[in-house]
Amino acid sequence: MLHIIAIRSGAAAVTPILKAMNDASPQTYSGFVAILGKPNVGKSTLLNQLLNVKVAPISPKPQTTRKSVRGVLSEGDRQVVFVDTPGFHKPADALGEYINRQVTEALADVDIILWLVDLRHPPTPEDELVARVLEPLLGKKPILLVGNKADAAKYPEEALEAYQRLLPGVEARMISALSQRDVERLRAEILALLPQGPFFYPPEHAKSDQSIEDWISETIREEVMKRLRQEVPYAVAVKVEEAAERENGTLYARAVLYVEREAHKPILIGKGGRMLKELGRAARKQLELFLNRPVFLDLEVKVYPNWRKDPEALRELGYN
Ligand SMILES: Nc1nc2c(ncn2[C@@H]2O[C@H](COP(=O)(O)OP(=O)(O)OP(=O)(O)O)[C@@H](O)[C@H]2O)c(=O)[nH]1
Ligand SMILES: [Mg+2]
Repeated sequence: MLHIIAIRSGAAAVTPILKAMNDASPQTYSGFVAILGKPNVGKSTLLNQLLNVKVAPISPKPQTTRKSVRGVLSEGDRQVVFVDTPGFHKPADALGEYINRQVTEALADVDIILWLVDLRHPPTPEDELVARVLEPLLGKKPILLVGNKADAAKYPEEALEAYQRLLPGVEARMISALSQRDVERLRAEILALLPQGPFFYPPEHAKSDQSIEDWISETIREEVMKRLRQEVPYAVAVKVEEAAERENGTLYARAVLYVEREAHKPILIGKGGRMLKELGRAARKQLELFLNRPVFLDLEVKVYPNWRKDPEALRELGYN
């Protein structure tokens, strides 16, 4: 069974099973909740903490998340589908435009929005950009301003007020996603806000809607983001060409790491192949920890000239 976290683009496929379930217990509450904010404020960290499972990649670098990831939280008669969005920013290329589109599309059909900000610093023009995206939605659906990184902020109250001024009328609270401070309270608050409605995913199985291929490629890319510096990690796309279970129970996955220029190749591969080996090992460990069985990763590096600027290349590399 490879679909432990994978229910491919969910709701439609599972509707018949759930209909029967909902007929039996009509009093259920459910909703979609978007986690929105500029890059690097801790959106993916918060998603993983809310679910108590790691479903989204995290790194200290901005623009780690490129694709929206759905995470499913089921508790009793309530189900939340969280949508972790990529950091909203001023796009510099076709990839950047794709990323921002992921954000605005996610907003269209959610019930609740969590606007995450970094309390260590006052607002920047990128936070203002996010506030302008949210402005037309204020009053139409609940928007919660969530000041994150309270553990590391010098003047958290002042910072939170400054963010609040960007969207007057928005409700604000603070948390630390990293140290779990007030995450439980936020989870309870979200569950209480859910409108009545049917479950979208079978509660006992689903944690995320990622395919196994996407999950493997994001895990590898996370290790790339953590290890490489400056521009190079941003020039990397990971495509999983094959993911299959072997007879002995091992998960075998073959992935190609695409870089934009020939000069990136030796950096990603490292001296004597050390960098590639090390990041492959770290990704394998993460996958094994979650799947609880052996994983074999076969990694290869190839050049795809200027893929980030080329809409056709983006499609080929999985950014549809
Ligand atoms: N001190 C502190 N650091 C945090 C907290 N939450 C997240 N971080 C760190 O912030 C960095 C970015 O976290 P991510 O979860 O990847 O941020 P993101 O908003 O998803 O970033 P993008 O996907 O790039 O938009 C990581 O190094 C996290 O460990 C927090 O509450 N306190
Ligand atoms: Mg992220």
